[in-house]
Amino acid sequence: MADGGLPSPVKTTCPYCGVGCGVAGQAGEARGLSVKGDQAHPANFGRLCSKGTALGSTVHLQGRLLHPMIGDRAVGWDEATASVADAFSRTIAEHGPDSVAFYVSGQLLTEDYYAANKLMKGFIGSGNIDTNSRLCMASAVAAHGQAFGADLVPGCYEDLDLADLVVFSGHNAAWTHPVLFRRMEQARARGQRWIVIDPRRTDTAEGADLFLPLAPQTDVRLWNGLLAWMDRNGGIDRAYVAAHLNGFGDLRRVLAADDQSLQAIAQDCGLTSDSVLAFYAAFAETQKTVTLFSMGANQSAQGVSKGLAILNAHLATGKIGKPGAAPFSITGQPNAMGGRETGGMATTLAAHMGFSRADRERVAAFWKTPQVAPTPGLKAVEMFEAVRDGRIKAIWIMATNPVVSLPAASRVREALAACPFVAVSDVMADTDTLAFAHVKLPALAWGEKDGTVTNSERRISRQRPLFAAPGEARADWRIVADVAKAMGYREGFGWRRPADVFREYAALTRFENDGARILNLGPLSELSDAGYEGLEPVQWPVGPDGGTARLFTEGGFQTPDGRANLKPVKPQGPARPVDADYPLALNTGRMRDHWHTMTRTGLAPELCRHSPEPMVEIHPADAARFGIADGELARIETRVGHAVVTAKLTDRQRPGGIFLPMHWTNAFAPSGRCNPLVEPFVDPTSGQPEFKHTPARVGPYGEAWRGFLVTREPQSPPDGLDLVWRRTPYDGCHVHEFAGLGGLGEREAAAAALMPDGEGEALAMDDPARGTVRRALLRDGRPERVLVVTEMGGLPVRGWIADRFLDEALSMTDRAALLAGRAVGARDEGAIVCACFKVGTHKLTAAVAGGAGTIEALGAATGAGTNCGSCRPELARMLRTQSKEEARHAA
Ligand SMILES: Nc1nc2c(c(=O)[nH]1)N[C@H]1C(S)=C(S)[C@@H](COP(=O)(O)OP(=O)(O)OC[C@H]3O[C@@H](n4cnc5c(=O)[nH]c(N)nc54)[C@H](O)[C@@H]3O)O[C@H]1N2
Ligand SMILES: Nc1nc2c(c(=O)[nH]1)N[C@H]1C(S)=C(S)[C@@H](COP(=O)(O)OP(=O)(O)OC[C@H]3O[C@@H](n4cnc5c(=O)[nH]c(N)nc54)[C@H](O)[C@@H]3O)O[C@H]1N2
Ligand code: SF4
Ligand SMILES: [Mo]
Repeated sequence: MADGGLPSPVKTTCPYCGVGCGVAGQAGEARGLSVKGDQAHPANFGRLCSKGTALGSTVHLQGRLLHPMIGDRAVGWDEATASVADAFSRTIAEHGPDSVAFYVSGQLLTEDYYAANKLMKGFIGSGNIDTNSRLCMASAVAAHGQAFGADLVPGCYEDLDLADLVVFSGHNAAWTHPVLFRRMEQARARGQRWIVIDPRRTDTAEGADLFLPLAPQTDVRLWNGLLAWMDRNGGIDRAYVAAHLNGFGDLRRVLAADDQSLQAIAQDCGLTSDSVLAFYAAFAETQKTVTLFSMGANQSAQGVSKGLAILNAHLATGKIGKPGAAPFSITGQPNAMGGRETGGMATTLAAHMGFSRADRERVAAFWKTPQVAPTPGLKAVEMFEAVRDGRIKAIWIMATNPVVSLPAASRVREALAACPFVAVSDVMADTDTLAFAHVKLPALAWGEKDGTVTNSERRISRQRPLFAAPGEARADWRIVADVAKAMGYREGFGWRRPADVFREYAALTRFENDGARILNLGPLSELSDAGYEGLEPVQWPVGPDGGTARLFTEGGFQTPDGRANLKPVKPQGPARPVDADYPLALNTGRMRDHWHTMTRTGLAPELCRHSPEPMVEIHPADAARFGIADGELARIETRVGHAVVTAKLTDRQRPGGIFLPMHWTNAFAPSGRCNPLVEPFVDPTSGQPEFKHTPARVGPYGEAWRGFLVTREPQSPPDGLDLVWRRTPYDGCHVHEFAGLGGLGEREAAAAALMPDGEGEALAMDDPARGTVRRALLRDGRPERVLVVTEMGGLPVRGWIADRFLDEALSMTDRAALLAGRAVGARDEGAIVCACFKVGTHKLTAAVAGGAGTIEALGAATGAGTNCGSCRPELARMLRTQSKEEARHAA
């Protein structure tokens, strides 16, 4: 405790993206929390984005899983642990080690990952542990392995400051790695240039010097063309090739098999020759070039080829291992990298060792076990197929929500529903996946857990607890260790604290490592408990003098001869191209303020209002072709599923493609879930799904009526009615929007189910001529529920009604306005653009109209963009759009 009784801020790491920002958190009474960016942390130097800034709104205990449960029965830990251990032991005894599996996550700590991997691969003796990084990083991991000899990320964040050119290849950094984007905005002010390669004009693309809106899945063609062009026109670093690379001859031969003229490439990629040439010339002439590649590269049936094509271009030009020059696979999750290090993927054994005899014997000796997994295990998509067809009979899912996040999500549901034993470790009590758990294990959440994570630049940082463990929640590593002991593996799992696990992992990286393995944390295996407590952020490999910023500064790849491999790759189309029945390419991905399946960002109303409901982005020409209107409901169908979401017409979407966010779940929008639509095609090498391309068709939903319901607690859709339903959390209430295809009977049934007779004062104002029902229930003068359903009428402004749920008492005018839907001056803020200060589109448009012509002026007028800066690209876009409009009016 510091002077004055307040605890001093605790330095920890943000639980969201792979930037790995340092956070200084100050816990208060009743799990209050204020957070600031940690000024000293080398990832963010004090900055945070909208998600990091809102962490304080996500740490309350509402909705948390706080006790182990078997079925619906709360049980003690001993019983829960025994039931998991028994189920696994029995299944293994009867059907062998490969009849069980763990499916884990880049949101576990390194210590958790290490423990789970050791139990499965070292003691159960099966390779069947895979992670959601299979959906995320697997293609980059395989590309690194083939080119560099191991999964090694050469660069560091400082390279992003130093680069003169940054190429974003399938990476929407403005939304997904916002703090790095802020760093690059600073570099840009001194002249750094940006090129964005993405079928959508994202916020990242809007501000770029050159935007290449390529046809989906044509990246390999584009990058191969770059190499061929440089081979003809200069740009290849012949000396570097001679000194450090193998395979240049082969690469040339494979490139020569295709027409490498600019015209042919431009045509295949759906680009203009001029823009292709501008990209090639800029890449060739700029030594300090970083290429950031992310899900637009990895999540593809040719994800490994996309990664290799990028690595080839950097290797052949020597743009690697130098300040400001690197191919940079950016990680998504806070500890995707830690999972790759420890061996959380089914395709590696542990600590960057594989399944060769030598590696297996080494790891077996270190773990003191006779039964290390003989072969790699099943990769995520295969794993759930094996659950579905009964080969896997017991599965333990930790820190991931596969019922939402895997492709062909309906098949995953079927698989888990049929699985004889499902255990799920989670922090929340009610996720789409927990619905299938026989045993639920309450884990410590961010702010309680204690351990390490590794970010995109190989930097290990501590996550430290800010709060005491709530209820009976326990650390994930400890839950695993207790199950291991209950299965009879007494020896290898006796850790007392996370520092014990970490030291053991660090010791494994050093074990019999004569320099052949670059992943080496050697000195950290000797950390004292206090040393671990105070561990400062450090980049691996760690030697006697500390960490390492850049790899391969003098070549020195992890191959037998130390040279990197240029692996020739051939362009291919998507796994299944569009056709006459399914003419549109469905692309999926992220929104700025939501995180994955919304189990955490969905707790913070300020993060739910930027994109309040699921929507499909569609080009106006396609919308016209398929009869879709802006703001109305559209039905999307693929060969495996369907969804209904609001249509958003925008020319930022390439014609021929549509974009659907991945985030919405049963809990928020049962009809707006993305992954039931995604076909489970995977890259043949990495097993990573093609989330960015499924053939689809769209049409209007054609609702007969619609309505909304505002309540203090979340409400599920009424049973027995087939409604389109979605919920948006507000401060103090939830707004549910819904619509139906049926007639009066359905409308009345919905109104009756959603507005049951309750205690309090009932208000009603119906308009039968328009098929409108308006009801409110007040208690002690405050609104409890407000319902409006209409066939033909308009719907009142939700935001204004939602705000009335915060009032201590309603005024007489507000009371009347509540149902009239015509409150004087009533309007809401529109979609929230600035999450930090809750500034909406309406206020911003007014400020622009009032003369605010720059981001700074908008900030001065409204506050928007003056804290975390995540909304700055959107403010810039509003300004550009507005000035275009003005120019049009003036013309
Ligand atoms: N706000 C927010 N940030 C996050 C996350 C989150 O959930 N929310 N999740 C984190 C995680 S785990 C990850 S993995 C990262 C992902 O970060 P990103 O990879 O930046 O995110 P995505 O939106 O999945 O996809 C990036 C872009 O790939 C484009 N794309 C689609 N097809 C192609 C193609 O064929 N070629 C090219 N070149 N581009 C294509 C998409 O249009 C999209 O704009 O974000 C991390 N950060
Ligand atoms: N269509 C489509 N699908 C995608 C993607 C896409 O771009 N498009 N992207 C893919 C990618 S890159 C990723 S990374 C995945 C992410 O997909 P998921 O991993 O399924 O998503 P999350 O919502 O992050 O799930 C994390 C779960 O762990 C719980 N949790 C949080 N912290 C802890 C903890 O400390 N311990 C435990 N035990 N539980 C915890 C949360 O409550 C939540 O239920 O989605 C993939 N799916
Ligand atoms: S960029 Fe935002 S989400 Fe990512 S680690 Fe930093 S604060 Fe967290
Ligand atoms: Mo990810």
